[in-house]
Amino acid sequence: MNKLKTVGFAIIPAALFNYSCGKKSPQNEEPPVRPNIIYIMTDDHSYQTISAYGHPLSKLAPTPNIDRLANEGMLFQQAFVENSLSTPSRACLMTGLYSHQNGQRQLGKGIDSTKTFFSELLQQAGYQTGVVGKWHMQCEPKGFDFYHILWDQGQYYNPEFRSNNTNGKYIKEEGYASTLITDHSIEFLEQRDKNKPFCLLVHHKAPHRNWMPEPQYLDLYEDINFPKPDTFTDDYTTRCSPAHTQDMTIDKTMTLIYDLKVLELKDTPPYNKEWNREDIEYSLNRMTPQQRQEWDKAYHPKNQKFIDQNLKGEELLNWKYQRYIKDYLRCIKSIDDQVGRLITYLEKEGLMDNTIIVYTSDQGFYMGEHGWFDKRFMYEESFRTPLIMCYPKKIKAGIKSDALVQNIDYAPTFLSLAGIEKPKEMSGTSLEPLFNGEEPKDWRTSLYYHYYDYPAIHSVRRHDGVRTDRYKLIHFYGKGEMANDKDINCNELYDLQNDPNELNNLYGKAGYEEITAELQTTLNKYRTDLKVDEY
Ligand code: SGN
Ligand code: CA
Repeated sequence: MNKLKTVGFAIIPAALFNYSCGKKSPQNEEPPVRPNIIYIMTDDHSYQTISAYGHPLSKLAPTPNIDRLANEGMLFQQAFVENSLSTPSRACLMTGLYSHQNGQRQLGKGIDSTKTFFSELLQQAGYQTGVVGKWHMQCEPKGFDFYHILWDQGQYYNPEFRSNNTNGKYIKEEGYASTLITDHSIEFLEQRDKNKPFCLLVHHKAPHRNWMPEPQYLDLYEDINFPKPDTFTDDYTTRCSPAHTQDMTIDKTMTLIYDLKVLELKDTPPYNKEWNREDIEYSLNRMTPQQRQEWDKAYHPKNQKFIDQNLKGEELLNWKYQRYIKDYLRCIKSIDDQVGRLITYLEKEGLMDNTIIVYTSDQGFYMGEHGWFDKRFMYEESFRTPLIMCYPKKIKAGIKSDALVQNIDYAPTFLSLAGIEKPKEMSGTSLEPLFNGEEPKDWRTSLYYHYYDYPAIHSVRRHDGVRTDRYKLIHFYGKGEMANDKDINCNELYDLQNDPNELNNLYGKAGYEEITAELQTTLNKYRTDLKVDEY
């Protein structure tokens, strides 16, 4: 029997690790070395823009350093979040619990900070713990020896950070967010106690809206014409009302001034909402004179050319798409560089072999699919996330997994790697049994999803649902609380094998009674077992 597992989860003295995780070691055998953990999570990074996933966009804008983690580790092709939004996703990560269990259902306040964070358990077991970058939750970073966190969503240029030694104050630092976050991650690694294992969470700000690239990449990809997704002009026929009433299209919601940085525009009805101009001006006015000069040098001629062309209709929409995708991919380029920089540091320090490196995002993102940006929906592009794990000791290089995994699984995975028993209330499951590339026979066959952030920006209605490897059942519900929204209670069913783009809602169609009933039973079971209190 596993020695550690008899100890319980709360406090495990480091001395106990003189035993191996599985068997009792002979007296003279070396104690097992617990792995270090580096968890890199970007903000809104779509799997479509990581070349290891092979999507056409990423072929034109490759990510060699992130791909290296996949080539030397494992690429999860069916990784999902439970609630496609920042703070809920971060709460799932920290607690291994679903949103209604950890309290963080919506973007704003909510986290139940009395819940155990996996960082606390690692810390109690002798790990040195650190978190750098976007924390975002409205509670202190619990269970961390080192923190260096951004204010709220953070700024791309010269952002403010708060850390252990700033007395609760946020201090502005000069530089680009992705670089600074890596600087402070390396600072944690440099100053750590080398006799202890570590767990470092590297939480990037990029590529979150409004996608401001770093100076050296302001013109990258300028001459490339990126292909639009097949569903770019989706008219949402067959769907319930939420796909029609959302406020997240590139056409209508995305603004020229704030999102696409055409400050030279004096008046752009109906997109001239004041906050657009004020917010981008705030972000630009905080630049150093040199940063600002480089910015204007790159954007001004491109913007002037755009204004002179006076584009309308489809041409205008195409221009918006190109500017959006290019700025987004420019931000990804910097992320990829910084992942490379971190790998180089780990190699130099001889840490690659005994460190598990995880790369993921807080959710997926629409790169124009269905005409959208942003996330929130249970449709594939926002529900699904990139997930790569590289750990030469236990994961064979270059393997791929199609097992259904979710962000509530990360905390249990890190605990099991550290030899700590998972608290029994934790809902997620350790991913360690998948590390040999095979899916255990009793692996889960479905996932539960629940989105709550309505009424809110982007007007996406509340919904929950289940996904199996082939089908997806979504239930939209709730009172209409925003302009023209009606009360709804509406279902959608997709066959992902025949309709991967989810254009054909099969709910209520003849021939689908049996699968619908089966999925409904699965959904009902989740709701009952997990004590879901609204749907
Ligand atoms: C901001 C963005 C939204 C985005 C949310 C949540 N608007 O409000 O577009 O959906 O964050 O993003 S912005 O004008 O401030 O950019 S999340 O990734 O933090 O969940
Ligand atoms: Ca996000």
